[in-house]
Amino acid sequence: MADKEIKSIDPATLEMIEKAAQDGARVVFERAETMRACPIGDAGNCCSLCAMGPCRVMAPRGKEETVEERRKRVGVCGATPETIAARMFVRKLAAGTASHGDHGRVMAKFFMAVAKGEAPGYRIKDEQKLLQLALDLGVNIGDRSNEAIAVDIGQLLLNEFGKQEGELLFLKRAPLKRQELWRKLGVAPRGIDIEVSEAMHRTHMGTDQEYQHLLNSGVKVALADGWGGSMIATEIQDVIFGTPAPVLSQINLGVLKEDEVNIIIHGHEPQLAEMMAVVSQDAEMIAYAKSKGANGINLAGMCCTANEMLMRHGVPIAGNFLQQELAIVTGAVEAMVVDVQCIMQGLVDTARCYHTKVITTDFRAKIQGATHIEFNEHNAVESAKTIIKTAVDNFVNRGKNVRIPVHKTDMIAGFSHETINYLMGGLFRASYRPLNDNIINGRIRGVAGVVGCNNPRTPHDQGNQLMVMELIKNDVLVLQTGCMAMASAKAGLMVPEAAQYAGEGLRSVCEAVGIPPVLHMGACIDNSRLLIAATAMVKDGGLGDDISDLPVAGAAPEWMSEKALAIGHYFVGSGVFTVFGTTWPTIGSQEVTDYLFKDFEGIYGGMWAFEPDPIKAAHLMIDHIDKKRKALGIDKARERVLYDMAMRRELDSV
Ligand code: SF4
Ligand code: MSK
Repeated sequence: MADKEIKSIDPATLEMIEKAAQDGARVVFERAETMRACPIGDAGNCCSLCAMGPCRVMAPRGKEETVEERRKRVGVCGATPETIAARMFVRKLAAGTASHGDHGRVMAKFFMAVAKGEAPGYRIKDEQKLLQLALDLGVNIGDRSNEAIAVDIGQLLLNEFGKQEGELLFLKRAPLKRQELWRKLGVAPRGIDIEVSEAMHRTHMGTDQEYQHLLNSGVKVALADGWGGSMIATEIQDVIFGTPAPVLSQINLGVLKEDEVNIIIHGHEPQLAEMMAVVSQDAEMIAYAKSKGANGINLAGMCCTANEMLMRHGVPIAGNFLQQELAIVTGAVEAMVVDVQCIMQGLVDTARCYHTKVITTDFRAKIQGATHIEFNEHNAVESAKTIIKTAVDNFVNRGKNVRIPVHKTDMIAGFSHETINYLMGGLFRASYRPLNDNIINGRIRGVAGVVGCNNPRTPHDQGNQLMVMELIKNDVLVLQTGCMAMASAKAGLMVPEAAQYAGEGLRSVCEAVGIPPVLHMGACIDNSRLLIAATAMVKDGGLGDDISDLPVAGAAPEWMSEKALAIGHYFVGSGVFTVFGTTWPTIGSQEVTDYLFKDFEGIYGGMWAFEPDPIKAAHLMIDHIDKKRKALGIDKARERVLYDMAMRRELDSV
């Protein structure tokens, strides 16, 4: 049962919230109590786009509105509540797409630098993925070197950002029927930057003022994220740093070490963190740490940089989004090294109560009061050494007020699309066939992507745990990314033994393949892997000819960021039913909400839903999965599986 009164279901988090209060350190949980959410903005009823406003257009509470009152409920420019809710929503999609897109652009430039030999210390690690990418993009392989091929791929992908005409290259990876639908609806993105720019223009005061038109344009910008910026980032990161494969590690604040220099790497872009993972184990660095009285250097991750490091190096995770300040509260963190996205400014204020140095490293992101040591990928080893030495030097300043929670949990990560392919089909017959077959025969009811952030407006990790447990209990295989993947890992759901919590059908498949019922697929950028996995299921046959035919659903029970909304909208635009929890940003306009929640299904085959109760939300997903199974004519197979189970129980009781 959901308990709304608690702050978190994670004991390490609760312990550190208490310590923060004792130490007089402010953290997000406390700020969320004093700063209540504004109900007008929360509902999408506030427009601040021009200096004639800000305008508030909320409906009167507790009484029926007359037609005349409704007519007057507009902004100074005459903008209706529908226009206001829709354009604020589309602006968030544009911001989310811009964030993932800018990450993708930096990775494309970095990829070029690696290919040209201008980024010493990095090399192309996954040749197979490089060649697959070359085939997908029509880049000549011949007897050319990997580097020459990579330069051509890098240039093609870099062009995707500034492209003005045509359509994004990766759209061709989608099922044909989906591609045709996007073209017919005029939502096939041309380039990444142009769609963000157009969305900002459309939503400027006095431009696009028909909510349906706005919301459909939102699909175009969001698709430029999922099938554009995010997918480019994921592909490139796999080629340079290696495609993730299953790796065992641990998660939660208990991974910090009392006798070592603890460095947390936090943010999203993995270039620096990759080098930190290597350099921190360098004999010179370890000797330096020992010279300062520490027994070694312990690197741990936070948020999505953590997912990147975990998947490829097995670097342990200290926690998810809401735990970032709490890591500092342990008193045992020498440096919190951050790059971009999801970094709370409150880190600096929390760090004032301890010895932790907050170090910003990205040219786009500084924080007042933090130390800025800019990362230079052309001189990555030196950059990483400087940062690590700064942390080591700080070890002597660690005070006596240290308390590291004992809580840490084993987890397995690294289930990329390729890994699922191999695990299911075998190295020489890699395919999704066994997955599809198990869906068709009813052992697996369907597949759910449960992704997104934490949000202090809802108990930390609780929505995720209740939803995921309900899904696996009902034989739904769960794929996860971002901070929700970490929530499940902390709850012990990302080890094969967690199959005990799954329904009989899912459990039998997990035990046969040796996988957990909840698979870690990466960082939030890696939601593009879910699009590829869904497309692979379509292409393998037997489950319809479009993503919208599949018995799949998506969710973000604890979302908070604009990136999460962009992810949700590209899932919906790709044909996936997607339910968000916590809050919904257009709830102040019934028309806009109905359009997204109902009309979108007729247009895209996927639609949004909002349900703050995670168990009810799980059942919305299960109902949708069952609806799709029925449409595919495979609902009877599942009934047979259930009949078999009942018979088995009967036999057991004899
Ligand atoms: Fe108000 Fe219109 Fe300006 Fe928005 S654009 S702030 S609704 S006047
Ligand atoms: S870090 S976007 S809080 S998932 Fe990707 Fe977590 Fe959400 Fe940030």
